[in-house]
Amino acid sequence: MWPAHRYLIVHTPPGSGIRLRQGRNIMAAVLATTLLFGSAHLIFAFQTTRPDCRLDAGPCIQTSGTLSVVFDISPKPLRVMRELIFTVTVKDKGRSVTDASILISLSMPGMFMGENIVRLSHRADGVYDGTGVIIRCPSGENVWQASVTVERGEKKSVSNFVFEVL
Ligand SMILES: [Cu+2]
Repeated sequence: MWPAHRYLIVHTPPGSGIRLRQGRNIMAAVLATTLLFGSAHLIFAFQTTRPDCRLDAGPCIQTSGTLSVVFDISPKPLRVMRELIFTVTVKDKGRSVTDASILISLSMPGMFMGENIVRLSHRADGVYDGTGVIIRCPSGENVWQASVTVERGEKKSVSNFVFEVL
């Protein structure tokens, strides 16, 4: 909205009667922007993100560069509004990473469900865990995304796991 606003201010020549037209132009720009972003938001909200991680079948793994991140939640079957244990196992070139700082951000694709961060602690041999709760979705959706951030010194990598909860 701001670039359009600025554009109108800069390029409208000064003179009588211009101010009113300029006001109208700004209103039109605001309306157009609202419609544009409004519809984009709707498309985003109705976009279905498919689960790529079937936790009922076992842990999920993702690799980024030399780093492998294994993600799991227990106990199963996964339920909302219950304390869950989130487990992440990190390896770099096949060797356990024991000095990472790891957090998981839980969200629903296309829907704002509030911030839900789970901080993990290192247990042993590159295995980290932490507890959290997945809240009940008022819309009845059951697809969640876990964004696992692995930070080691300057290096940071994010792996996304999309899964279903009962
Ligand atoms: Cu939801």
